[in-house]
Amino acid sequence: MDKTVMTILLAVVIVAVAFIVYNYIKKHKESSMEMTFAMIKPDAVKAKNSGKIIDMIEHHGFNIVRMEKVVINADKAKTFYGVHKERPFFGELVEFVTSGPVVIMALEKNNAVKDWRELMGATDPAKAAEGTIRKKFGTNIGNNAIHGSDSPENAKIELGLFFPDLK
Ligand code: RTP
Ligand code: MG
Repeated sequence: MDKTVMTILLAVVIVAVAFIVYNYIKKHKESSMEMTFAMIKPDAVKAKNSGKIIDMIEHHGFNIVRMEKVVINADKAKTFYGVHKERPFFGELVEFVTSGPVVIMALEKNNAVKDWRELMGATDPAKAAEGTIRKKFGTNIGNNAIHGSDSPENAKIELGLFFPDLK
């Protein structure tokens, strides 16, 4: 085969491979983008810590896709915390989360569910690691400043409950 034809063929093959690899990486990157549901609870809203918490969220690389300040009614709170309905603290939990305005958010990031849980800190603020939101702004296990979905499956359910129009 002519040397020029060989060179052209080789160039075509290289461009084709580069195109396939580029698209594979792009698709892979996009598919690891995830959304989670977050809430600034009534204690933190009341204490005027919403702004500081939102600042931390943005500084940790989350994109706030939706955000709204609302008061949750008892029916919605019971659905939201439905997994805990048999627990002794269920009544208190529903009462607390409906006791005043909350800030609900849809947060987007690679590994958003896991990373948001990490930034939140342990359920009990006394056990939360330094630098976490619950360590900084939580008071006790009931008044622990924020909520975050605990799995990608629950994130979809919770986002659907609070932001039904979100795709
Ligand atoms: P959240 O759902 O609010 O983000 O909190 P979490 O995942 O860290 O904790 P979870 O086990 O889902 O519990 C939900 C909320 O119930 C209250 N709680 N009280 N007294 C208790 O032993 C107790 N355990 C849980 C907390 O306010 C917790 O955020
Ligand atoms: Mg939970």
